[in-house]
Amino acid sequence: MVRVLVLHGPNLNLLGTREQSIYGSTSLDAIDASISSLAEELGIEVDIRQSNAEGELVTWIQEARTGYHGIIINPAAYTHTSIAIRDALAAVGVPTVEVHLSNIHQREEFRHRSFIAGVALAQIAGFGPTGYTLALRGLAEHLAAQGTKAGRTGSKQPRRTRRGI
Ligand code: CA2
Repeated sequence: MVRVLVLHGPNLNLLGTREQSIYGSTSLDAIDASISSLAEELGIEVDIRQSNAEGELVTWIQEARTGYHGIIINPAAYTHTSIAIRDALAAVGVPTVEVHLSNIHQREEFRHRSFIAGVALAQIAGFGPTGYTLALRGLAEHLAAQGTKAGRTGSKQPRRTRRGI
């Protein structure tokens, strides 16, 4: 089965409790439930985690090198600051979709720059919680087009070359 790791960055655990005019009233649990429901429909296994700590996110990304076919990440404020998260994503080379609830390009200038976008397959910003399900559908189509099969993940099971057995 295709496996996707979904990562939520700092403060996203507060969704629905504050700043509703920017981030809406949907809680993180409700977002996670909609991701899980779509994943089941698509026959994808999702592992969903949230952390306020940059290092923990980096560790989870590194662990995704084996066992996961794709990553969906909302790095929250680390989007605009974290070379460590960017380097981890580049190092693992797992197709990654960057998601933002708000349209970061319409907001303060410091939110316009993403350190993640350059190493991501795609960026989705401004669709609110729907961005996560769009990301999962897009990733699923991308992986299917790549011929990703269950049981072939990361560097432990390298792709066969033309001259391979
Ligand atoms: O729009 C997004 O999804 C962001 O990644 C959200 C981040 C922000 O720093 C990025 O620029 C854009 C902030 C997440 C904090 O979420 C809160 C939710 C409720 C109350 C307070 C913060």
